[in-house]
Amino acid sequence: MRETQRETASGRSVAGVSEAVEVAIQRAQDYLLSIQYPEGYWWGELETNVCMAAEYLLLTHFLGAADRRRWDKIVEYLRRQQLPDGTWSIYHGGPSDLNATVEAYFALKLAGVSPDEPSMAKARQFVLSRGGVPKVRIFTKIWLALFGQWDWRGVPVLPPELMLLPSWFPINIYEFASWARATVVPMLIILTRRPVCPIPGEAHIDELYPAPREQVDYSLPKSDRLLSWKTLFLTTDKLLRLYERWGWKPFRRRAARAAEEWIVEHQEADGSWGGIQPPWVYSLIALKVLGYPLDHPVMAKGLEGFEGFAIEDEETFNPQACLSPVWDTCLAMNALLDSGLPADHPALVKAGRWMLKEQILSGGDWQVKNRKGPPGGWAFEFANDLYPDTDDAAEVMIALLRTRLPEEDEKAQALERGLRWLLSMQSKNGGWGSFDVNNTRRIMTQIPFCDFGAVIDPPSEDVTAHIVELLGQMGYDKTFRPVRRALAYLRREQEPDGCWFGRWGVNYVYGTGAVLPALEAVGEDMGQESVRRAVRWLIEHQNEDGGWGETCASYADPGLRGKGASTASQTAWALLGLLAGGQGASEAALRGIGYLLETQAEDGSWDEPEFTGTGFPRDFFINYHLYRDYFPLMALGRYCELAATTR
Ligand code: R04
Repeated sequence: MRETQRETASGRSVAGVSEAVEVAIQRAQDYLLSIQYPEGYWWGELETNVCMAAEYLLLTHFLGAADRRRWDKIVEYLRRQQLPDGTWSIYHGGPSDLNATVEAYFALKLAGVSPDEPSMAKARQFVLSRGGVPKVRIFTKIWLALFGQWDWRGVPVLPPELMLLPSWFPINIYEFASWARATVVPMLIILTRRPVCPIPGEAHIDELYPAPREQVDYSLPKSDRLLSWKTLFLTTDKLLRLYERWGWKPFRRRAARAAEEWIVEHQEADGSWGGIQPPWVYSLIALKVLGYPLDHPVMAKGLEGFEGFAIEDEETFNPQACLSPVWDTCLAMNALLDSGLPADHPALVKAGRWMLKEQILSGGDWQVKNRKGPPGGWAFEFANDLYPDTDDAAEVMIALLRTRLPEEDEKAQALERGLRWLLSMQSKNGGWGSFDVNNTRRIMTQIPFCDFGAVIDPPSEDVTAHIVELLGQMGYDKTFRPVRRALAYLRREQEPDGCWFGRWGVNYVYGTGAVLPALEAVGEDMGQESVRRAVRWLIEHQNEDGGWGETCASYADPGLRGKGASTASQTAWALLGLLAGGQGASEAALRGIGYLLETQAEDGSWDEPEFTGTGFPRDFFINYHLYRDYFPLMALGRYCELAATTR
């Protein structure tokens, strides 16, 4: 392997390199095939941050479902994730994070860890240096308020009457992104009831306040402009506080009832809500507040569901934020197909059959804004049937399209349904959001409650690109109106320096690596100026070692766009872009391939501690543990294919 690298660096020909590439492909394929589950799917760890484990511990205390043995494992997990300076970050190599540090510190104290331990003292010092508890995000304040460690007065008001606003009203729950909506609904109950669950005195965190607690200013952060949505919402917050103190609330009962029903109706088969941690934990808390006992079927199923989401061994317990089996499976299939595995290979047949069963032919939240579209999408996870997403549907369909199954008729029907569903999900601006159509109401982001994450789901470049790529593979080109509108959207969204933003992957390398193959798939002229600019951007951001890397910090700091330590997945994305951009024979591509060969492990896998997946730009990142394996295989495969056809 070393030998090959030295030779490529000195300019060996494409044909010569392909032998080493073939070996690497073989190994990467063998590795992927070795980790396929017997049921046919692939499923890698979805790593996020310590808030998941800390909040799970707090949740079980709130519910009265604590288990000492499990708590000890969570404590151990939190300790292992703690950085040498006593803090916690939210992605590998990232800066100390105030919210994560406060939540982990509090969870540790609740579990009985002494604040006198040196590591706790260091954590505390960091928290205080950043202004302490008053500076944490609203979600963290809510967690603290649930245990009397923050005053409910310092949390924005969210009136449950929001449940009664119809979906045509400018503000209503369906203007929130699916994930924010499923989080907000239980919050309507929690923030109205303002429960306080007792904790032992030793677990209090007064020491994380910069001044005595009675001196804390509980007013919401001011807006800098007099006339803005933010200011209007802040004024509304004040009025709502008056309303809260007023006795007569004619719609309150009906609203609370509507929220309760919504929650119960939205539990998924695996016991989760939306298959993601936040709606799940808050729904359980809300139902508990409403008096649901732990042995109520909804509660029992909800609590048990975490077992299937946690990564547990003898010493640690860590609940994942969500699961990615559908996403991992279609991308693994595509990598295997791109690298030449035959369409009827048993592993692909098994995966394809599993995929057919995963198609969602029932309704979901997406129907509220898309009344005409027939069901037919795929979701990210085993069981989040109420929330199929367009990105998964597109990648699954690309995989199915190229796999040959004994049930070809059934497959054709699934593709037909998937296509109709996808086309019905196209937004007015020509792009696609992930879970809903036209979920673009910017004022939602100005609501005081929304200080974390993305709260709307507008079309994104990467998702749109994946769907355009699918349409291209299904034989459509720009004479097809949906493609034409999508291309116009992508053209408008291209950054001045030539790249595209990455909504669900870090960051411009992901966006650009998705858009270029899409343009190629629908027969765009890859010699055009905008493509050349994109290619130039990629080449300019290649690292010395031949790879590409981009830090999660690039979302907050424009100076870091396209910059960061090389990783396997990001190198692969850049290569996919270059190959589509006609640069298969370029020095840059050769060096990129060289980086992948050089860094591949003996068993055909790659190592990647860096987080290259995006939950929310700026504040929530994901390390998908299989990205490091299937994306490089995809790039190597397409490279080999290109070398073979152009030789
Ligand atoms: C990789 C792209 C595929 N695609 C589907 C997306 C799937 C994952 O989507 C989400 C994952 C999430 N996690 N946590 C949250 C979340 C939201 C997603 C989350 C939700 C609410 C709050 C905090 C976090 F949409 Br509040 C793991 C596009």
